[in-house]
Amino acid sequence: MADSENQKFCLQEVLESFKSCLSPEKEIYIEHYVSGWRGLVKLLNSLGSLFGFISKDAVSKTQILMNYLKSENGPHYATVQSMVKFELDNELVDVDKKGIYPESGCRTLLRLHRALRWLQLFLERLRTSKEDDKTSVMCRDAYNESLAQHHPWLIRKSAGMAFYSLPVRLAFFEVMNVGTPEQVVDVLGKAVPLLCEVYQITEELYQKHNLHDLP
Ligand code: 1PX
Repeated sequence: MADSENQKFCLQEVLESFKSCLSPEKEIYIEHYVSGWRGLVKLLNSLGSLFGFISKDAVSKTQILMNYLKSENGPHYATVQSMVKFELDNELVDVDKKGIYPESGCRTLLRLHRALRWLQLFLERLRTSKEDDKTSVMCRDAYNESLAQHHPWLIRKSAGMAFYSLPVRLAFFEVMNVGTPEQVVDVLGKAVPLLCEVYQITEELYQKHNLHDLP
């Protein structure tokens, strides 16, 4: 695992990455998008071995995108918009569900995009939660409302078991490394609309090109 993934999580840092991923023309820079996810993986890694399989999948998806960025086609992968155009123009995407390109940038990003919806829902629940609310329940409800519909039974069960082991609300706030609970709520208030915007831009792009069902 890369060193950066063993470092301490900081919510503010993740927020900065997602902020930098939006260009003035509302294009999404893949490098910063990936860096936001890598920041989140640091938090996952501090939550214990039950989250290992989730972290592994997130790392592998971010690695696929980074590899494209570093490849000779790198400039085409600078933004989500240019990646979609490049892969569609060159027929590098399984639009007819054949499964010939199981690692296309578009299908890989779609998995992270769906996870971003979960994150958005989870963080909004955390932001508006009360002292006694359970992190595991917030996480489970957000998952059931989003990612769960795309996962088979075994993954849903394993994810459900991992959620039970989440730290209680205050301890979870400490893991976020932002400061007092009030400061956490404040940062979450900035993070959620930002994630929402990044999500919405990708969502519309994928809708426009009919990319929501990539296998
Ligand atoms: C401030 C709080 C931050 C919390 C940070 C948590 C970061 C979570 C990162 C999760 C990234 C998950 C990516 C999942 C992508 C995915 O859906 N992959 C599946 C499909 O991929 P495939 O290539 O097969 O089509 C793959 O099968 C998934 C495997 C792993 C299970 C994913 C479960 C995700 C549950 C939501 C994350 C819960 C983490 C809870 C921590 C608070």
